[in-house]
Amino acid sequence: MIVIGSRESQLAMIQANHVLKTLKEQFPDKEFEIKGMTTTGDQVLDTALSKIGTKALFTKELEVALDLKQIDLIVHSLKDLPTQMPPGMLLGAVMERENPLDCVIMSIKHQQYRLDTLPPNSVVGTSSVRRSAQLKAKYPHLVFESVRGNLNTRLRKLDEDDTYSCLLLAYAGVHRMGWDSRITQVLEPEVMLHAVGQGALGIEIRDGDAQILDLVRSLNHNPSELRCFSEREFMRQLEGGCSVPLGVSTDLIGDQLTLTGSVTSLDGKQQLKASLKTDLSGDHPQKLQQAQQLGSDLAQILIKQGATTLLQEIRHQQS
Ligand code: DPM
Repeated sequence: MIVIGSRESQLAMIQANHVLKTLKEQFPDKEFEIKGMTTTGDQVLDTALSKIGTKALFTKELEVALDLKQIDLIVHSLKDLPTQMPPGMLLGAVMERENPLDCVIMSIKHQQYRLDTLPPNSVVGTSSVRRSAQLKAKYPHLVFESVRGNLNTRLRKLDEDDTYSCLLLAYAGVHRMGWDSRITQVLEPEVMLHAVGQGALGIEIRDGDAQILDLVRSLNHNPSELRCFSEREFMRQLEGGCSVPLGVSTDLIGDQLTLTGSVTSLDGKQQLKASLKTDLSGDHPQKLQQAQQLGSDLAQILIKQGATTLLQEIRHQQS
């Protein structure tokens, strides 16, 4: 029996079931089951994510179970998986990425609006400093307030409370929940850069477990892996956790990989942003290294522009 670990939210279970189904198709002789677990990030709902102070909010408990061999692989939203893997753990595969962009869901009462036409002081619900920072400068007439809880809870708060006019969410999560019809606006990269790894599923395994690695490599999608490795290396170099206003965008056309990255001050008034491209060549492992090099090179460009100081200021404001 091969045990797949997952968080217990509806979205996490949809994602784990997708992995289970794909593995079953590829390995009909093997047996798989899903074990759901609750993580710190699921339990602590009243504190801003940036203040809980651990980067492994949504992953720690699952990783302990993986280490104890209670489970054999973990299905994560890749963007929730810290760029620094814990000792003994490996990001074994990246599955084909959904649309990585962010989107807007207006409340039932605000269906006719878009962000730019919302009345002054309308409240946008988001707990992502990446999203609020990037939009604050563009839409100074809007107010940004935290909203926590899983996607079901948030949508209920949006429609039942009068607090929020809209929510900002990842398109991928909304789509997997089957809520496409609620999307009012998709935010193109010119308006908002998405989170590192957004829209992709990452499979975490024990480093050195050759049998499981073999299984999960069949789930890997090479172009998605190249893009996400590039983004993750950019973030690793800048030491950005999940609560840092760091945005990215990647394009892979043929073998040409383009990466755009930004760091934005919390009030949105200061933004460092740059793009870099490279031509990938050789076999897939070589291309992965070149993709990571691109991420690292882009981080160096932003560091030269002052990213280290800006990030320090941001962390200071958050603590
Ligand atoms: C991370 C962030 C958020 C999640 C921060 C960010 C959003 C937090 C919030 C790292 N993880 O994006 O700037 O809105 O309060 C999360 C979602 C998904 C995975 C939901 C979402 C689904 C999409 C995917 C939460 N993690 O971002 O709307 O699989 O990429």
